[in-house]
Amino acid sequence: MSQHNTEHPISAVISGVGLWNPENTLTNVELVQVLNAYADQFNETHAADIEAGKVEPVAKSDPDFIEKASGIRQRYVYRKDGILDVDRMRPRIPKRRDDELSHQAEMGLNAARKALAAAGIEGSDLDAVIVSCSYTERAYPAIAIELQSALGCEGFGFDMLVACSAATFAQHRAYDMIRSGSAQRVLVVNPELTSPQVNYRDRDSHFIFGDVATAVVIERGDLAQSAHQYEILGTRAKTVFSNAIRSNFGYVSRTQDVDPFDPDALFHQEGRTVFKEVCPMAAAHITGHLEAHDLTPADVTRWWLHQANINMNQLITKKLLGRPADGDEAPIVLDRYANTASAGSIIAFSLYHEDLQSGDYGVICSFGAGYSIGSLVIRKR
Ligand code: CO8
Repeated sequence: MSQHNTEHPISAVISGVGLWNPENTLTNVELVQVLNAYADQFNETHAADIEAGKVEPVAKSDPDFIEKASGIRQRYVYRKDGILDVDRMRPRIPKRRDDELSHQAEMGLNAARKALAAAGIEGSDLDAVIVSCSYTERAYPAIAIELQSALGCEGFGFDMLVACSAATFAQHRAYDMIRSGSAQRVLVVNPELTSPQVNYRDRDSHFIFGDVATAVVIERGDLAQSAHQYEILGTRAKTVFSNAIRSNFGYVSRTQDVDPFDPDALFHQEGRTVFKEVCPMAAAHITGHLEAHDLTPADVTRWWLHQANINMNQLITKKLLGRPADGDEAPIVLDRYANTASAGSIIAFSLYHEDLQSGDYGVICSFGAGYSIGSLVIRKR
């Protein structure tokens, strides 16, 4: 439920945001080429079994379908090497020694430095670091504690996983921590390293995800000094269990002798079901959250929505506004970044917030696996 209370003596503000993307891009055409080459190879090798109905053929993909169905043209990937090799079809991410920075800490650090610079503070000014994303590359020590150490922060850190809503749910935690007085400055970091979990042999999902890292600084209002500050008026979180989006690979998998290419182990979803079930949930959630602040969708200048699929975003904003939203109102970053799990709405916020005027309202909202929906209603100071 909403935590909002306008009379609360302590305000929490977003005072800095950082976005980092890897150098490597992967286009739809490149992904389709490798999948279709794999399909030819597999279907030829298994022709007799396919003919006898014992084996399903591998279905081919199509770049035009991808763009039309999702709005995605390209994505960034942390390591491109290996993905386009038909005999591998997964990235090659070298193992690092324990005394080297882990991959996700490195991604997170790149975004964190930008967020700290935007807020005009140092790592040593932070009280807490939360790393929140869809997967962490190990169970412990927490990536957040590694990042805390790299940033020279003396407080505490922890990791949390809530798939697509990881970023908003962690911002929710930061807001609560600041308002309760347990922290004054919190860094929330989202190193979304999705590519290791993508099934690049599956045409239904091979195009969906990209890698990126985002970070935000959330500070007590009276401490914030940055040029662009957004008071968090309230946060709202909702979860409803669903099997329509799943990723089953985990630490127990080795005891079950799971093949790392088993489609059930990797990201998979019932895309249509997700679309149908999540869009109305997200629209109702946002409307309810705005109502709790005596606001309506017409009062909102900017919508920084989760970036899973352009058709989903268009449908949700149409339900909210009663008309199609224009690109300025509800920016789309899917064409360049694809679905970056929890980072999507924060990428949009990072790229499209500086033009807002003092007093303008905005909504950050995520929706996805779980199901999970997280929102923040914010106002520019
Ligand atoms: N090329 C050509 N044809 C294709 C392809 C392709 N690549 N893919 C599917 N088709 C075919 C299908 O087989 C189908 O054929 P037929 O009609 O003969 O059965 C036809 O095209 C239509 O397929 P769909 O009905 O599946 O196509 P849609 O128009 O529904 O589009 C989408 C598919 C884009 C997946 C759409 O359903 C969608 O976007 N749904 C929303 C769900 C969504 O975005 N989920 C993302 C959630 S992710 C999340 O929450 C984060 C999890 C954590 C991160 C994980 C990181 C790995």
